[in-house]
Amino acid sequence: MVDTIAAIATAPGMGAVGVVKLAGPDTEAIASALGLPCQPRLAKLCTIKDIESNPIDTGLVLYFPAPHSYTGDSTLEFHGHGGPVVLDQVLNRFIQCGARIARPGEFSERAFLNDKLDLAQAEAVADLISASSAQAAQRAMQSLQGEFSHAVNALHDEIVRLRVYVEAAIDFPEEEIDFLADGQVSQQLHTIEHDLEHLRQNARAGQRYNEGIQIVLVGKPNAGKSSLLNALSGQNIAIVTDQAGTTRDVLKERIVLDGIPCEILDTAGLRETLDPIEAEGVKRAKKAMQTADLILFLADPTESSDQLNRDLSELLDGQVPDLVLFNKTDLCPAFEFPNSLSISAKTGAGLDELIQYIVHTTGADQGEAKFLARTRHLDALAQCQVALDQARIQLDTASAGELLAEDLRYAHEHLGDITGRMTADDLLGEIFSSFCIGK
Ligand SMILES: Nc1nc2c(ncn2[C@@H]2O[C@H](COP(=O)(O)OP(=O)(O)OP(=O)(O)O)[C@@H](O)[C@H]2O)c(=O)[nH]1
Ligand SMILES: [Mg+2]
Repeated sequence: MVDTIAAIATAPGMGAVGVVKLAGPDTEAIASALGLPCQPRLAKLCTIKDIESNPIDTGLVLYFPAPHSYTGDSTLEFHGHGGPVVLDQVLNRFIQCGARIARPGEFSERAFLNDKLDLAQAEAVADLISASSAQAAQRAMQSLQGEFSHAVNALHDEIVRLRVYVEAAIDFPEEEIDFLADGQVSQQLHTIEHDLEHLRQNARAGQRYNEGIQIVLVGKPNAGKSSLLNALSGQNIAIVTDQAGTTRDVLKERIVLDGIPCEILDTAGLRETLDPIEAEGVKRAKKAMQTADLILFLADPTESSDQLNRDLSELLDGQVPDLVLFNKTDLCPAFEFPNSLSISAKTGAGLDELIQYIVHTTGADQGEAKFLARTRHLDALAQCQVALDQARIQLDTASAGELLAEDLRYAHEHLGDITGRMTADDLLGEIFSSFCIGK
């Protein structure tokens, strides 16, 4: 038996309007116990009363009979005054009449279980709510409207078609189709490989807009790392002085660059030091490099190319920066150096190019489809790729029909993980529990 669930759907705190939602098979009975009308999709002004018939709040009641609601269950919404005490009292009335408090994401989970949304669309609901830029919100809407799921399903169907062809040929060997050699399997597999690559490119860009990029600024003391953090964020976050060794802790700041949420890490200047506090800062800077998506090394344009090469090989414990940023080029122009860019944290020169670089190298500007994606989706696509690579080997080198069919099955199952066609219950629980309450 499915429970009837209730939750406050609006954000905690005070607001002009607050919404309490009720969904499940007892919705009509609970409404009737509270004297609330159930006229489909009609807004009615009503008063909710406590157990002793004292009024709690007056607001609009909206009723959506099953299956024509967000969750697919019968649903009732009360739009009242947006105060936390009032909304709690309304919620309690629903609970007293037989509902239970919804878990985070439980309304969306029901929408998924009732086939109102697939898993990628349900995730897009949460991503739309948490979007940190207009671009991310637009992409979340594309995913919610099914653009991502549609692309995944199209690829899924292509793989299933090939699987069916291969398995049919295995099952009827008397037809003597030398199917592995007839070129059609190879051609279809090639199309699938191409379409998967395309989808991965779009999904990678979508994931960047959704989950963002971590960028670490490293370099010798006084290179201008803290000045760059302040310039990019437009705020005076980090202390800047002309003393080498000003920053010790790792400072983190979230900013949006060209629609992409970025976390910028300012770190202690890298050098040999006897000061234990600074040495700890240097250790933390090196650790931050290990997990960052992008390492930007700030360099001094007045030093020589040889010196810079020495610094890069001696200061970074073998880690390689993605880009060398010559800072302070308002004082001195940069010299020729591979993979480098000139900026001035002081004047702002070169920062637009830096932002373009960040957008480009992280793949955020790749692909023409504009949907949102999650790391979970990228992982599933990567696993699908591994299975297809394996399938290609079975076809080209081993000519093993059964093994080819098996790898195609893996590939198709990994895609099914994205839309929830084949997702395990514990993973579903994990996904929906990260949603906000009332959604
Ligand atoms: N002219 C000029 N001066 C700059 C520029 N960027 C930083 N500076 C100066 O360089 C000095 C060091 O800047 P910081 O931003 O503190 O350098 P840092 O890399 O954070 O230094 P540590 O925290 O000591 O590692 C300060 O006096 C800044 O004003 C720039 O683009 N041009
Ligand atoms: Mg600093």
